[in-house]
Amino acid sequence: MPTEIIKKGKGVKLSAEDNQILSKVKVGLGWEVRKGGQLDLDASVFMLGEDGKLPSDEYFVFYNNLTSPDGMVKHKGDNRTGDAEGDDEEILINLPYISPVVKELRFIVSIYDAKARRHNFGQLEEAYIRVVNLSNSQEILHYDLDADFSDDTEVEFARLVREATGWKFLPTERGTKIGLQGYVDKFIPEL
Ligand SMILES: [Ca+2]
Ligand SMILES: [Ca+2]
Repeated sequence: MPTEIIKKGKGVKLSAEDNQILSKVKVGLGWEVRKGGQLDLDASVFMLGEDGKLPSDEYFVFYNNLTSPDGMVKHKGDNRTGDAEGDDEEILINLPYISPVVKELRFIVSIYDAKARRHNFGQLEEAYIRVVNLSNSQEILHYDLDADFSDDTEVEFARLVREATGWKFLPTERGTKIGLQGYVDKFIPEL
């Protein structure tokens, strides 16, 4: 097991060197549903400008918008059942070529239609979100969603912030109950 795995509550273990070499990263989301159940998790990325808002709607990469306008954030497609082995949803990010208007990426995992279906992460048995540095295949973040965020319906699990020397990776562990729409409302520019 890679030693750099960041567990909830254990702080940041990513070294400055690791941060400087971050170039291609992958978000992997996996889950299993108990027999007879149905629960749909979604991984999303908000690409934010200087003002902390989306430069345009297309910079919100999710199941209905799989590729960012610069082509550097690619969602490999919605999975609604979690029935695959390993990562059920993946997002690939190519940091060096992201549009200069983007200053920050925010990563969210959410449960689809959680409020109406009365779902939360605690109803899952094996649900995780991870971030992999593709240059050395090491996980730089790995959270167990069902254990650590059992009451929540979304988790903002990481940020990548553009700095002069490159992109800084910041694990976050903010569980919420505002729905994916709550994040859209927060990041969409005011008219
Ligand atoms: Ca999904
Ligand atoms: Ca699965």
